Amino acid sequence: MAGRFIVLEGGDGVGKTTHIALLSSWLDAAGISHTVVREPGGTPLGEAIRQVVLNRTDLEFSPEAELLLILAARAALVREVIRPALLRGDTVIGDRFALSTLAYQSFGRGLDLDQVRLAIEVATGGLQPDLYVVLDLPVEESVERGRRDGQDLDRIEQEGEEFRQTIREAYLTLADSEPAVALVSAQGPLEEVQRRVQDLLSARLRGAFVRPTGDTRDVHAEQS
Ligand code: Z5A
Repeated sequence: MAGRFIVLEGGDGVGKTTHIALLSSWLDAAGISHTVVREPGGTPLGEAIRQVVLNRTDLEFSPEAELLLILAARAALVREVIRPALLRGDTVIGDRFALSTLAYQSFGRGLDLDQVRLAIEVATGGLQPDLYVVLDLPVEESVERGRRDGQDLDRIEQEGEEFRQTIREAYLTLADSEPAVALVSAQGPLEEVQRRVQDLLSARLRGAFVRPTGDTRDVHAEQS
């Protein structure tokens, strides 16, 4: 496939959505055609599943049911949005993908890691990102940011701080053991963190962004 697939990951409230918006502006300024997706969601089926998985606190979810709902949303997203975007040469920026499933449904909910991997494979047809960028932040700081925003907690966020700690540690473990995962500290001023992310993408995907013209010059070189 012509396009590149980059995914921002990390625990709740580490800044993924904010940094994806900034990355999108950066790519726009450089004339790089791109598509932004979020999980769960991004298709009519996926958004309906998102409502159920995050908002239906009145329902009982087994870990297996939670896994399969999230993967049903991903299957639709990959088939209907991500693969077509990559095929037309877009850079795809994802707000979460399979690494979230390993962190939350395996490390968090206790499902067997190999079985979760197999289920992911079925949902994605084996599609893997070129790079995962894991934003890492101490749990107290992400909780504080949420408090400052007056954030309503969704069903999974309501699991509490111990669960969040498990998820943070899961990402640190996965960053060590999974291919194509880079860890970036999300501590410090927004602009500084964004610069870290842009520097990482420029270094790791040097010359990889595909322009509509087929010109593959490095984005970062033109920005600086
Ligand atoms: N889930 C799962 O279990 N398994 C899966 O496979 C997948 C997902 C794909 C999706 O939630 C939920 O689904 C998620 C995992 C589960 N768990 N929960 N709960 P979501 O997409 O609705 O939300 P989220 O991804 O967990 O987090 P979020 O609330 O969207 O946060 P965020 O995107 O990481 O952060 P943000 O909104 O960009 O920033 C939070 C605040 O911090 C905001 O006010 C920013 O302005 C501020 N911010 C950002 N950076 C900074 C810096 N550097 N300094 C100061 N303040 C900052």
